[in-house]
Amino acid sequence: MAITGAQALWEALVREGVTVVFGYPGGAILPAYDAMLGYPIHHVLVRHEQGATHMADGYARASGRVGVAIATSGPGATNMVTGIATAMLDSVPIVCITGQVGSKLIGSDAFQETDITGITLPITKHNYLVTRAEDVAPTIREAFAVAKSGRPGPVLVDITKDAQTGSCEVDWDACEPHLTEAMDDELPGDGTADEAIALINAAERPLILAGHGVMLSGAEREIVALAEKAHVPIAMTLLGIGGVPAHHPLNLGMMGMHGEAWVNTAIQEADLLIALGMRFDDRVTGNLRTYALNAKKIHVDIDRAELNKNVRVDVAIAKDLRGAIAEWLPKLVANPRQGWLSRINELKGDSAVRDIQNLPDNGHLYAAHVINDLWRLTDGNAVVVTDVGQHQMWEAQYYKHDTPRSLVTSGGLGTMGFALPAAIGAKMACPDKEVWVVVGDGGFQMTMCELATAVQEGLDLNICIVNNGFLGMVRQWQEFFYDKRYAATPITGPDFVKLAEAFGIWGRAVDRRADVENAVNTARRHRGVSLIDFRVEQEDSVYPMVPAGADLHKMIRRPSPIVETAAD
Ligand SMILES: Cc1cc2nc3c(=O)[nH]c(=O)nc-3n(C[C@H](O)[C@H](O)[C@H](O)COP(=O)(O)OP(=O)(O)OC[C@H]3O[C@@H](n4cnc5c(N)ncnc54)[C@H](O)[C@@H]3O)c2cc1C
Ligand SMILES: Cc1ncc(C[n+]2csc(CCOP(=O)(O)OP(=O)(O)O)c2C)c(N)n1
Ligand SMILES: [Mg+2]
Repeated sequence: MAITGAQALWEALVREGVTVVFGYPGGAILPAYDAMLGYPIHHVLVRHEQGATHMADGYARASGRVGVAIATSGPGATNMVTGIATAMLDSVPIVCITGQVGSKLIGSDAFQETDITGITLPITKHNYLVTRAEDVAPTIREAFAVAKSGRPGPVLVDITKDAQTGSCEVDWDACEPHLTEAMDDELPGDGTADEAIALINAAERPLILAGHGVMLSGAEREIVALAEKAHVPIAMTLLGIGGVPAHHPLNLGMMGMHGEAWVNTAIQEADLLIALGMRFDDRVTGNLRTYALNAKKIHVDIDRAELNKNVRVDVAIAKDLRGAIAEWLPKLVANPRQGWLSRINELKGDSAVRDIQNLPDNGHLYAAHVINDLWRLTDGNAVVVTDVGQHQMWEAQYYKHDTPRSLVTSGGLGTMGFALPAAIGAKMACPDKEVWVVVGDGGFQMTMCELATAVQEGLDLNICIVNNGFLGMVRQWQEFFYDKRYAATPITGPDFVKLAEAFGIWGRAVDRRADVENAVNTARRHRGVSLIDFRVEQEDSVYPMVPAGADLHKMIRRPSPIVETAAD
């Protein structure tokens, strides 16, 4: 039976298991929108196409499924660029569908024509321009296969208007995608499991560096088995958080620029780093010339291009992590490594210096208090979606995540404006979970229009604005490295409670620690969207901090015992 290209699009999406898409209509995608009404797909009308991509991204990160965003040509498509780049940098599988002008008009500067495949070439895993109805279904199937295979990532499918309106016959069996399995081929120079095992068994001070790849590979159980069997402590990247329960005794916490001091010191003292599904980002290594000089290194990554890219390693293994660890487990020798574990415990003593949540209430509301209370009051069970800045780092430090995919955050691109839309996607993916947005007063103002989307969808979503009156993370850099010259970082905002009211949302402002608990509990009980404006200390900083490019062990520490502020 002949169907239109537009129908083939939705039929293909339904066959991929898609039930929800995030989008915004317009001329070049109108035939697709018209056909959509005939299919069991829930369309979420966003308020800006950037929001659609972050929603698809949050949906994918929270669930492990592919998220889908859809927009029209020209400005609709270009509004997606930031969200696509965000997904690319963090290996998130999303499929973005854009309408394009008719194929005969391409290259004529037609109304709302942009070369979106050209624009997104460097920020997609792959992209396609579809100009014929019969190519729609096979391309969509392949797009999904590409997005989720190997190292996941965003794929864009640009479909001309005539490809949507044209008719075609689809042989669904024939459009099964056939991707080449390059990762199965071993190349000369590849490290072997035996080499890795020998290094682990011989090490006296080994450390696992666990990254986002742990969750992407589904290796949560294997990595704990490895750590427990060989008695190896674990450090996590920001995106690795949740891959190993925070409460596991071998889990030391986050590494890197704002990681735990003892973790960074342990990395510098280790004699073996076992890097699993992480890519040695510069926020993680600091100065490469002084990074872990005492350590031999094993690196497992499904993307061969990551191996020996930033850090030269002794054993490089291009494989899916779960299978790689499973291969090692039987041959690992149990070794208590008492000396190393007690050295790490000794280093842990350092934590008290910045553990400000245990200090008595001195009348100031610190963001760390707010996050720590949020963790306590939600029993650590919420899915927390953060924006980018100081609040993001405090979340990583003070909310203890015990389950995979419970922290959703933009790491590689560091996209302000990510949190609210990504949280909408996460909530739609996991309607039974409690979802909290943790967002700065700056980033919230970038995409707060999506409040209307959350309300229109009737979502039960909680928003915690960490309102410090500054673009805090940039202010912190100005304080430390630019003589406190606060160029363009003081920021005002609307009365967020009144704004909430305008959207029909429950809202409250809090400026005392004693009021945090009641506000959080009220928000949790409230059905629908709730917003709390936490007016926190304005000039607090995130500690410890490894200045960009500095040696990992040379951290700026919190002035003891607590920050001094203008008000003191
Ligand atoms: C303000 C700010 C501050 C930051 N500070 C820090 C910090 O202090 N500490 C920190 O850690 N980060 C920090 N980050 C985040 C940092 O920029 C990086 O995003 C993060 O370190 C990347 O973590 P990752 O390498 O685990 O994840 P990704 O970048 O997602 O890399 C995952 C790796 O896993 C691989 N992989 C995927 N699937 C598989 C599989 N099946 N098997 C094997 N491998 C697989 C991929 O190929 C990739 O190489 C900060 C970000 C911001 C915005
Ligand atoms: C889209 C975008 N623009 C600029 C930046 C640079 N930047 C990183 S953190 C930050 C400040 C964020 O301020 P706010 O949202 O108030 O969070 P805070 O740091 O105060 O917690 C800025 C401007 C960015 N990461 N993303
Ligand atoms: Mg701020």
